[in-house]
Amino acid sequence: MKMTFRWYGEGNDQIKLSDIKQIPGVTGIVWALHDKMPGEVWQRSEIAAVKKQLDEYGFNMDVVESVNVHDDIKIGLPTRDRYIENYKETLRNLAQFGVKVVTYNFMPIFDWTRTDLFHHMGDGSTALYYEPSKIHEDPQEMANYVMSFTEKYHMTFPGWEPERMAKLNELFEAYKPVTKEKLWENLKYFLEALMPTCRECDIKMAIHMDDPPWDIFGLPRLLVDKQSILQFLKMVDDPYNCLCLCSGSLGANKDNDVPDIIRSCCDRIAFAHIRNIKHFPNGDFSEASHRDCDGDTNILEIMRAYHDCGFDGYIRPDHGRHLWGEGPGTVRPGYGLYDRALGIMYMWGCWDMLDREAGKI
Ligand code: DNO
Repeated sequence: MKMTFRWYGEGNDQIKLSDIKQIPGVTGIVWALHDKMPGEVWQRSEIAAVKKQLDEYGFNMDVVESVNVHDDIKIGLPTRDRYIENYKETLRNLAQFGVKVVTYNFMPIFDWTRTDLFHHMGDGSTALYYEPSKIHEDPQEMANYVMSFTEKYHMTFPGWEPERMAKLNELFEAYKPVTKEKLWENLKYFLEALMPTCRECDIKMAIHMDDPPWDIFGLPRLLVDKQSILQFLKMVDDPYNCLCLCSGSLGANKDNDVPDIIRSCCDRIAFAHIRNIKHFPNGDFSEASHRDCDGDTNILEIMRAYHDCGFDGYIRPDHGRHLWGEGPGTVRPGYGLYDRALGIMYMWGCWDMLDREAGKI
């Protein structure tokens, strides 16, 4: 497995590349041009500027997360073809810098949704938290909560761009005719259009799971369980149509057996996100440390599944808790330095032991 770390870019992330450099075994930075609106072309000069920063520390830029997909593509409007052409141009530009995997999601309107971004865990740390009872009919309330962080701390969250949130009613109106079936069709159209470019560029498209993995605010969600993942892979059966398999997104539904899902489609997993989820009897869930017993996601068996399958793709700790003084304003929710670094060491611990047992080291 190739260990990576997500970084939001110079001036947009409090964490420094020099800090990341000290985490054992990290070879690549998962990056993006976060000031780009969905649908805009990423220019070569902009990509080159990031490459220069990463080169200084010897990190590769093989994985991009995310090139966000324009709503017109998800909705299936006639204007989608223009945005698909832009997407292809971005892929061609990324290929010139050796990018191998592009992660994206096909969630209508919102990216991941949590009801508390800094929930107190009782030991001085905080973590992302989800209370179903706080998800009401009105998505505006949710958007206002997330936007309050954007305003106060001047940080925008991917998938929660203020420009889009300002038009929330219009967006919901536009998505009204988009049933789950229609959304599947639109995803198929998008991917079939991209595949020749992916082949030409040798870039794998890795779709992120929907998070949480169920319909929310009446919006359909597609990548939610084993059946839908297999359906997705069959729908566009191409080695460049891959997954960013997120254990935490899937793990939010207790019925998902993530190790089993990994074993069923490992050859199409280009990128693995490792996150642990703790469920509570009232239906709430919290994000937890990567240690297996701190959550219910079965991290040990997940690592074993990847190892058994000979996984050679990219991997990263996904969200972490906020520790040792990290909090609102000093860190992006879920993206502190310390817990993600601890998560990496846990993953290496599992992996090295499995390698040793297999006689590889
Ligand atoms: C959560 C992330 C997601 C992911 C996007 C990909 O922290 O894993 O936000 O980056 O869904 O487009």
